[in-house]
Amino acid sequence: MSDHDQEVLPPTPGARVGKFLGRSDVRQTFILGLLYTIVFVVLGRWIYPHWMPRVLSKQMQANEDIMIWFTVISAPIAGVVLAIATKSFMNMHRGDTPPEEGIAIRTNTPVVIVWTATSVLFCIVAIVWGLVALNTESIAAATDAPKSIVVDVTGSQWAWSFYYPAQNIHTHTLNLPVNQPVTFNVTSDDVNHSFWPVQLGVKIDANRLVTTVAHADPTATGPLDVKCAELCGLYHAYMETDGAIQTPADFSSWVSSIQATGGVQE
Ligand SMILES: [Cu+2]
Repeated sequence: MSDHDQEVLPPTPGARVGKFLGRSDVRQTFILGLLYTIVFVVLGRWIYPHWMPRVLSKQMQANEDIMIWFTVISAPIAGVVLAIATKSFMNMHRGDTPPEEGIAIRTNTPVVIVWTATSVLFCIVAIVWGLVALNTESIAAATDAPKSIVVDVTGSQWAWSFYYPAQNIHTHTLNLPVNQPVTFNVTSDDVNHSFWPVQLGVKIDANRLVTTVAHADPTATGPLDVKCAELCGLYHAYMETDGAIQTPADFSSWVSSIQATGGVQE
């Protein structure tokens, strides 16, 4: 810091921070940041969930929780950045002289420590959250495997087909009973696809000569959209089908109706 700065700024760091926070433009930016933060929290916590696909499984619930809470956690950062930008734009046309120089931020050790520690903390929260979620998921998959209904999923340009080995039926819609875990054995007949039953919160590679295994726990009944999530050629965008999470009784009668037509869905 130069001698000139020493003359202009209060001598102690505490006094400098006090002077900085006492400035009206800093206070206004802070209040604006707080308002933006509240808006983002309300959007993330209560509005966005209505725009997301319906939750029909534990996995989709976990996805939704992560989306909501990461939005809430990042709201203050987005709020402060947007507030500084707004305040700068609002002052731009006033012809004011720039505000007097505040405390240096880039070379200010306490500020650097605080923002580094805060960023590290956010990263650790994200990593730990992800690891716990992944681990819970694979433990659940292993525990549930014996009682799972199995579906062999095959992607091909440009359709999905399903085979239920225990029921011995071939289908092009994906119906499943509620409250029973499901194991998907996923592969492809040709190029790389990605199996994405949207409301189940599952998305997994469908590659030729490889079987990838995915797992889901349906928790509610409702319609299901199945899409391809890997660009796979000209009609990739049309590579979708539907299905449903059904009551066990409805699922049984659906299976029976297909078995009655020779085990192949018409
Ligand atoms: Cu595809």
